[in-house]
Amino acid sequence: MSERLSLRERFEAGERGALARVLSYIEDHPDLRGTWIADLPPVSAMQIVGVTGPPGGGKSTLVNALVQVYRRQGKRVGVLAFDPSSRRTGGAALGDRIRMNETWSDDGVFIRSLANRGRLGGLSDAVFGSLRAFNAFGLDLTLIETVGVGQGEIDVASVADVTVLIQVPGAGDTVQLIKAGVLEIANILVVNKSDLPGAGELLRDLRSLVTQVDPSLAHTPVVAATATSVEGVLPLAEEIDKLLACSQLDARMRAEAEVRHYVLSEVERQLDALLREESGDELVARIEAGATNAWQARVQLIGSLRPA
Ligand SMILES: Nc1nc2c(ncn2[C@@H]2O[C@H](COP(=O)(O)OP(=O)(O)O)[C@@H](O)[C@H]2O)c(=O)[nH]1
Ligand SMILES: [Mg+2]
Repeated sequence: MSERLSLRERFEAGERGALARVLSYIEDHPDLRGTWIADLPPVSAMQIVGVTGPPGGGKSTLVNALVQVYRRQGKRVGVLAFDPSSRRTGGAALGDRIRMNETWSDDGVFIRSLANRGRLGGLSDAVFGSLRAFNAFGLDLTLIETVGVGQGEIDVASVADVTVLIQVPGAGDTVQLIKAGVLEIANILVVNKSDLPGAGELLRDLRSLVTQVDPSLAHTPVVAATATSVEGVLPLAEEIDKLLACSQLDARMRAEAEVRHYVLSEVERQLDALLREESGDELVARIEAGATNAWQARVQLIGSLRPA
């Protein structure tokens, strides 16, 4: 019976399998031109929480625990987890999937691993489409787990209503945070693995960091968590809910982030191609020889970009 319905009809009827097909389609065809999927409306009611932090910091574990908190509240929850390797080859996502397994059988949870094929290690092209699909499917909240290092942390803040930055005891100097420039994008700082030695000290360090080092960050909550149990993330969930209630990311900001992402991706793709061409090669050789300089050469390269 259901084979007779189109994918769109099945999606609109709220069929789980249809959402999965749509998400696969989005990841495999970043250019959605001409499909109804391209016309899914921007994220409106759905809330988005970004979770970032170093590899092994407990992001997947924490997301899993938060999913259960939100399920207890009766919310339908999506998860987008960035996989540093390819979705096809499995890799690191496999461990995440196994860990998140207990929620798979739940009808109100939708977990998706995305290959991290984005610009400069940031969000992949598929993230914006996937968020729109989750939103159109009627989910209440989506958690995004980033790869953990670099641009992804900055990018996730531009699409999430609330961004949570994980730190763990014993990982080194808190001053590193400032250098990396990620402190500014965090709405909540979490000391995860607070069952381990050094957690109290890290909490104190981070609290004094946000209050003393940068006055503009003074109101950033610093919370302890133990992601291995649902109870261990309840104080964090409370802080997230408080922020979600009062500081939703402007829809306009998210629209800007999306179009900015697509433009920069296209420019980078074309630039890569240009520099691989013979003329690009020659241009770089001339810069190297001092016949021109990189600042001047940029004009020529920008002029060579084509309409997408
Ligand atoms: N002791 C302790 N271990 C944790 C906690 N949260 C996560 N872990 C463990 O840390 C390891 C890495 O967790 P994972 O969620 O995969 O980290 P990710 O790479 O940031 O996604 C796993 O073995 C988890 O079981 C915690 O609160 N306390
Ligand atoms: Mg993970």
